[in-house]
Amino acid sequence: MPVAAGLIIHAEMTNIALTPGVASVPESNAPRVERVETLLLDLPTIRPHRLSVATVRSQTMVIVRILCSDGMIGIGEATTIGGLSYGSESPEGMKLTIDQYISPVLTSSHFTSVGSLMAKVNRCVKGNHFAKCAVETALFDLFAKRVGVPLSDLFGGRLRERLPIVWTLASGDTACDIAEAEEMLGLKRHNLFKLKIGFRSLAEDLQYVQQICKALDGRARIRVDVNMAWSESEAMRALPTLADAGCELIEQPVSSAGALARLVRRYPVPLMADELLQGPESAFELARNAAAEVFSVKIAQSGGLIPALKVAAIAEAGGIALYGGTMLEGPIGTIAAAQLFSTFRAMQWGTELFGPLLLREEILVEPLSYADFHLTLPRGTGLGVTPDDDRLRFFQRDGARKSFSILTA
Ligand code: MUC
Ligand code: MG
Repeated sequence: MPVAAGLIIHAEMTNIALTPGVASVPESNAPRVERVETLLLDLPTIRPHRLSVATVRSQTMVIVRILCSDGMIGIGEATTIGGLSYGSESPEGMKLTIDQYISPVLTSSHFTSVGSLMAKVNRCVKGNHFAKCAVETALFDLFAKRVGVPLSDLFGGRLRERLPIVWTLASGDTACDIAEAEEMLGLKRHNLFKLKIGFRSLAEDLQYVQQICKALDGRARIRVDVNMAWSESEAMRALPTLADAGCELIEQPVSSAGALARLVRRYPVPLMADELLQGPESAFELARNAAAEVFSVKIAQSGGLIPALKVAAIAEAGGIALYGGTMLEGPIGTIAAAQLFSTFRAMQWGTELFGPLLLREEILVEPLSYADFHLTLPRGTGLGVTPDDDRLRFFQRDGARKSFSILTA
């Protein structure tokens, strides 16, 4: 089974025809997609999470369930940060896109392969990377369960069972952030920290980073994420000081690709692209212009798992290091990313798949396993996680209840 499943993906990505009977299912024999259901969940965070673009107090996730005529069910998630302040898709818009435009394309279609269904979707729906990612994840979950393998097997199989996990310090208060980092070190949950900067003055930002680096010196590694808040000249002033303070990686200091390209390799600290990476084409442009030394690969921003794999392949071909990014997804989106990242040949800067730990509420029957500075991947088929339907029902946004028939049946 794993071999056949791997062949299917390979064929979808390379357009190589496979021997009938090995991996392709004749259309007439293939089960049909019966329903695509969506639901908005509002989950509070454990504390306000402050970025230069927004302060997050709760996360809204779009959960997708796809039901097939053979009784198989797949789940997916799309989550963004701060409504429309981070990206161009809001949770409410993603739900509408799926209900109104993607669901009619999929419903009644034969489920021959994830690639063929997503090709149909892509013909009818332009852009909308987050909505497509949730749908593609659900299709992969369903398909991997059908063939009886973990989702990672569909991408060539795991090269690691655990992923290192960065924690983002973003309370907005230096003393609170230091106390939080001490707690994480004590729990052996995180020893890699990302600091959110760009919402204070430049001088205050630099002082904040210096204080945290000093407090944690030798016991943790520190990176910063500016979320595009600086001008090129501000970045030129800040980068040498950040490098001197011991900061090891700087994420998206400026918004433009040109400015990033002019800044990169001028200072003794690597620069990472995040917001500029909107799928394979943008990855190719950044790689062609040698505009970043590290890519933060995000499944939703890329447009799904297959596009994210292509972003990673472009990075690898261009000698660019990889980091596993997050849009602060809940556990379903997080584990989808983890399944994919586990198959990457190199993951030089670890991952920041900590989204579920920022949420005050659990929505899985069995929570994800975070310990010893890592997230351990589940062994089960598909995504390997089971949502707790009672909790989904409880946190479902008012008025949406009837759209998720499987929960109300
Ligand atoms: C981002 O810009 O990287 C990741 C961690 C975090 O705190 O925010 C996200 C988004
Ligand atoms: Mg970022």
